[in-house]
Amino acid sequence: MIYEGESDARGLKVLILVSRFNDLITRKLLDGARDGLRRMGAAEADVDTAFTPGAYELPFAASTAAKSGRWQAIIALGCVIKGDTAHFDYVAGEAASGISRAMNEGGVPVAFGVLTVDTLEQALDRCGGKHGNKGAEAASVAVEMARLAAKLKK
Ligand code: INI
Repeated sequence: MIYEGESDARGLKVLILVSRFNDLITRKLLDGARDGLRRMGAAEADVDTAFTPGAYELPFAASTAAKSGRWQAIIALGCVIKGDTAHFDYVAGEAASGISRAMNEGGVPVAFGVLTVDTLEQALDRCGGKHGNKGAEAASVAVEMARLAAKLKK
């Protein structure tokens, strides 16, 4: 038997978590995620959005939401830019490991749509520029994993 998820968001309850830090970028990631979900058939009413101050807070929000059982897929969006602060490594590292932990302990897929880049230009390239929109990619991953999880649970 082979199990695979698919890019079908019809009927899925999805939560998008968005960090407000670097919101020039994260608003574009949000647009990409919403657009991606719409293309995969998600109903507007089934897609919720919650905002955190920074990427560092995304794991707590993801963990709380995952444990609530209200959503079948979660997308975490943020942008950490190296030049901004010396604590880049802490913020980016905690966001990555915390989101992974939230997913594994909460039992709900949480897609990692957090840009970790050296410059603003690199971020712009990844939120609708020459490297696509990582928000849309994260949406696709979240939906695929939610569908796969439903099959693996049966
Ligand atoms: N948060 C980000 O999302 N991106 C950053 O680049 C960033 N920098 O550079 O500091 C950042 N810091 C804030 C952090 O996420 C927390 O909100 C803050 O430390 C309070 O807990």
